[in-house]
Amino acid sequence: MKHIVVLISGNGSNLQAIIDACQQKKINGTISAVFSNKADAFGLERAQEAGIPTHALAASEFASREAFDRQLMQEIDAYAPDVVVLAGYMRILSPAFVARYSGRLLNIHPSLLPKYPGLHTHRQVLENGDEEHGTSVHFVTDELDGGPVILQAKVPVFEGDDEDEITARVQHQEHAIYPLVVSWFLDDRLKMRQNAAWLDGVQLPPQGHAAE
Ligand code: NHR
Ligand code: GAR
Repeated sequence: MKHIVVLISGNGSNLQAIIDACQQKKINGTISAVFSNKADAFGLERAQEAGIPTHALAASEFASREAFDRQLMQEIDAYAPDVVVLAGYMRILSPAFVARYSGRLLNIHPSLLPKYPGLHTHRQVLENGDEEHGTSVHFVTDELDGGPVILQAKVPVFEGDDEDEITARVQHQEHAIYPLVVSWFLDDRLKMRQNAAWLDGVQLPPQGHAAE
């Protein structure tokens, strides 16, 4: 059985989608543990409900980002994960952390990368009057939201949409594509090589696998 570790900071709806996919055997693996940098993250309750061990680490108790990440790595490594999945994890990771899990570290980012790396993507889409928006699953590298894209899903933006409406539309897609990518990875179909994503031995284009 392959082992997944998930990092969250909040609601954990993407975590829930992965929990469900594991239970439904759509993912050939099991979530060994969930880590949060916020003790009150609702996602920790979702994990406990599913019988998954949880850990919360408070950044305020560490002298530096590096020290926090060192502790995080030590606790993660106790589970010997095959893949580390960021699911709404809101803390930038140090180069040492990224190097440790390089090639097995995934993130989902709510924009059509390379558009809108960083925070507040939904707000920027509305401010710029974009007609389409979406989400991207990518390998994590030291370049923030700049690692190779694996899969994107697009959603339309309608006249009069508010931030909550487009957030919900994007998250609905996230819950479909993130478990799929995790399953590809654990089935050894997906690799990161030469700063590119490869699926079934084929290098993916910059926008990732052409879904649809
Ligand atoms: N770390 C590295 N090295 N590379 C990436 O691509 C990462 C990462 C850590 C998290 C997720 C990311 C996103 O998908 C992610 C990708 C947090 C911030 C941020 O500015 C930016 C991007 C992402 C997550 N965080 C602030 C910080 O100082 C804190 C903000 C807050 O707490 O609200 O860490 O968008
Ligand atoms: C998701 O939409 C994810 O794309 C986004 O946060 C949400 C977390 O929701 N990630 C980021 O913004 C990373 N900076 P969830 O906790 O319900 O999965």
